[in-house]
Amino acid sequence: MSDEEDIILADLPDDELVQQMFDDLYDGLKEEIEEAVHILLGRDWEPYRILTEALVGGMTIVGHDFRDGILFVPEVLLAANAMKGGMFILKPLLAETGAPQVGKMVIGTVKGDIHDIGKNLVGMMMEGAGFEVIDLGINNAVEAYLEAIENEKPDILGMSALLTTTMPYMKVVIDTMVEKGIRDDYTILVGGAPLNEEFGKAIGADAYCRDAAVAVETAKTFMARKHNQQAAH
Ligand code: B12
Repeated sequence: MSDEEDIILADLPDDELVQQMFDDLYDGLKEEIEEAVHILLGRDWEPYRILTEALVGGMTIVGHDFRDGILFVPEVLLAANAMKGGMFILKPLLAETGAPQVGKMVIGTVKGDIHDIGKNLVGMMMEGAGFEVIDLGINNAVEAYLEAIENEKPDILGMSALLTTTMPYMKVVIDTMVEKGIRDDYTILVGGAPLNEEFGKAIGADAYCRDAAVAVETAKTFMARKHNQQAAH
């Protein structure tokens, strides 16, 4: 039996348990991650704290080693799968703490891009903050976004891209909306690791959000502005 198998997660103090979660996420051990999430919940950790400190913290390490060529796609897929296992447990709990519905968001990852962890996190946090979220999934062509906003009439359109090769596609979507004269009917938020504020401005988005917490704050600010404008008319 290896050392790994000797570890009893429930016996570890919080800081060591979080370290162990970093290791388990790195090794793509979904069941262990799920167990640890339950343990932390049992120790009265806020779902948001588990999400950010343990899961996102662990994924950051995976990201660095992927970048540096230490980890490869199959391993990262396993890590992502383990992360999703933990997120699945936290999702309803984050939503529970939310306020009554404050707005509606359509969100999706752009065409050519299959990264969805960040998008899912934003969706979860938005739901937790009281937004209704329509998730279009990954690899969305402009038509998919247009159809969804037409059907759903959201307040906010969110687009995610994790690749430098796919991020320009956000501009394709926004330009098409401009052409159709519907651009100003929506607040457009964009995000993903390779983006920055300048890029958001350059493509004509309303805001770039560096993480899910900023996305929620920004969305709330735009909703407040929208309500004030409506009240003024
Ligand atoms: C996990 C991962 C994968 C997984 C994805 C699994 C999944 N289901 O998502 C797999 C293994 C499939 C994968 C594949 C590839 N990947 Co990859 N991947 C990553 C990795 C390690 C982590 C991404 C992640 O989930 N981060 C955690 C989340 C929480 O963070 P986040 O996505 O940034 O999201 C936050 C914010 O950005 C923001 N946000 C995100 N979206 C949105 C949207 C809105 C509306 C808002 C407001 C905010 C917002 O809020 C989020 C939460 O706080 C990154 C490394 C990195 N540093 O980002 C590489 C990375 C993105 N991948 C990379 C590459 C190259 C690839 C591949 C091309 C590899 C290959 N050779 O096949 C393929 C591409 C496949 C494709 N067509 O999309 C490169 C991109 C380089 C570049 N400059 O373009 C990176 C940066 C790694 C690297 N340094 O080399 N990848």
